[in-house]
Amino acid sequence: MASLITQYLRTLIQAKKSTLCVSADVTSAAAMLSLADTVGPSIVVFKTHADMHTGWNADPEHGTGPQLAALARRHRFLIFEDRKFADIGFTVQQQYAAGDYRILDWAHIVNAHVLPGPDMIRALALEATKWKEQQPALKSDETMPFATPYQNIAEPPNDRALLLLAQMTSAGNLLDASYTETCTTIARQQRDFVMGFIALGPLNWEPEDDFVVMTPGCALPLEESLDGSEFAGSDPLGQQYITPQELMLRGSDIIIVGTGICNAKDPAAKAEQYRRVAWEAYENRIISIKL
Ligand code: 5BU
Repeated sequence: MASLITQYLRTLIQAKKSTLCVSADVTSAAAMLSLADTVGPSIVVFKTHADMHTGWNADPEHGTGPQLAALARRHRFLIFEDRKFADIGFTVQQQYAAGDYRILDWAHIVNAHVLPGPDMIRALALEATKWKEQQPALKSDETMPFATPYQNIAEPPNDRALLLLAQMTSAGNLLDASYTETCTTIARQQRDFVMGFIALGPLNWEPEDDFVVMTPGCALPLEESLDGSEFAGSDPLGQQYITPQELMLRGSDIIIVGTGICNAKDPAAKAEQYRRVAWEAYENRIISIKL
């Protein structure tokens, strides 16, 4: 049985006709929040790098995290903090739940390298379970300070999930085929918490596998770009790009787009373009599977 977060993500994908995750690769917390509000209608996941944003307000009640969580409830998207945990169990627990960012309070999804071994995942899962047990029932829209156009879709669940980094998009990365395979073995041992992978395509190799795959390094071909904000093929620092159409064809569940949308003159229009192009490719994939 897929995790609550996976089930919710799949509901969102159908309801919003979107497989898009925008990566908020912007330098201030204010710009990150503004981007979330701008692209919210077009996305199902919003990815952050909390430690990249200046001016992060650590107030656990009214700070940046709670403000982003409110936007996620308003626009119906999941928040994914791209923290890439990679340490011993005790340390990752503190990095997840404590400090100024208190990631666990507002991020439905986080990710981790499997390099430190499976106990690190168990440590994150334990922390998430402890957090869930402390949560009051979900606030309903009546308590929200603003109206939402999505009354027919439930608010994001009070649950937490993890993605393992099984493959990366940077040139020359060390995540080879045997590493990827080990990731899937470890993921199967903790299915309750591990919802899937960051990878270049699906890794559901066993019959009972039901993992979600999210893929970064996604950009429109320059000829389809509205404003040329994308890099063609790669960026100057080793990032490698694949088109949204190709990623959907390969079977990715979610495309992650940073530069292509953050650097656009009109990020809302650009996000909508990515949503539409990816959704058309997704529908074609579904039709061809049925045929
Ligand atoms: P881009 O501007 O669309 O290239 O941004 C991609 C984002 O995804 C950026 O935040 C990266 O940190 C993130 N990313 C990635 O590009 N490649 C990877 O393998 C992983 C994360 Br893991």
